[in-house]
Amino acid sequence: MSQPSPVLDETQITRLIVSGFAERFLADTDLEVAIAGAGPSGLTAARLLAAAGRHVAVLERHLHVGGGMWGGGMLFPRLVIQEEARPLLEEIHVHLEPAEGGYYTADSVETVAKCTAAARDAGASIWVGITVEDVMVNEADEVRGVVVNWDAVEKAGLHVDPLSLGCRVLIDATGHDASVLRTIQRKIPGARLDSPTGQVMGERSMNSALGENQIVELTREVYPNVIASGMAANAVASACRMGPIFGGMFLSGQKAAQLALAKLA
Ligand code: 48H
Repeated sequence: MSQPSPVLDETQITRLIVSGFAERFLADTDLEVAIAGAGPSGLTAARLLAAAGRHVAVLERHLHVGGGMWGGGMLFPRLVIQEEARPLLEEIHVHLEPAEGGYYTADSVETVAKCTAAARDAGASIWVGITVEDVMVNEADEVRGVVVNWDAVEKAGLHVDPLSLGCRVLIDATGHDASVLRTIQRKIPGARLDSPTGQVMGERSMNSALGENQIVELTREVYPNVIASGMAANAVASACRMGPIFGGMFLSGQKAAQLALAKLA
């Protein structure tokens, strides 16, 4: 016979939530890799780094993960993916449908769910509702951590000081805005990023072939200890946007993980 449920105790539920959060958040105050942004590139980098045994956390400002994947193209929830990225999705069991022209398509919701679950199963932390609002630097202005706050605090315009998490490598996977790198250029006097102007130049208008061809090459360490990944990599160097084709994002996340692993070695 099944045991009767215990009387539900509201204060015990509270203790479990607070202690569970505190335990995990404290463990993440000293990370090997912090990833800003839980879009396709950030989630892929997180999965591969965690699978390689690295201590990694993703910080996502929204309460939901997935970045630009949910809406596919113009809210039609399908993703188009090229052959080169197929293994990265097949290894996490995303159903890919072969399509005309050598492409594959996938369901956006399934892809978000499986990228997220695979990153968590591999051991990556994923924190939602938390914005990376600044970075921590050493005497040489090299990045050594992230400064974080609740997105709700920022949205409410409250004057609440942030907290900080240390990391050896930071991946800016914040998408079109390259928001962490823009913060670095705004707040670190004389900061020069690895781009033709030394700044985040902003992405160019759409050309899918150019944008997808450039993104893996442009995924690189653009500031000491900061790797640009995904759309942020193209935004730094004034490369083209590519529209709703996502292979390059997964491949960029893979390259970001490889670069981070090489730095940690
Ligand atoms: C915490 C932050 C912060 C911050 C932003 O936009 P994303 O999906 O990023 P990518 O680069 O992995 O993928 C890009 C792809 O989705 C896309 O937009 C494409 C292919 N566009 C082509 C085109 O032509 O339009 O995800 C970035 C995530 C989002 O979830 C943001 O909420 C989050 O980063 N974010 N999180 N701290 N400061 N800034």
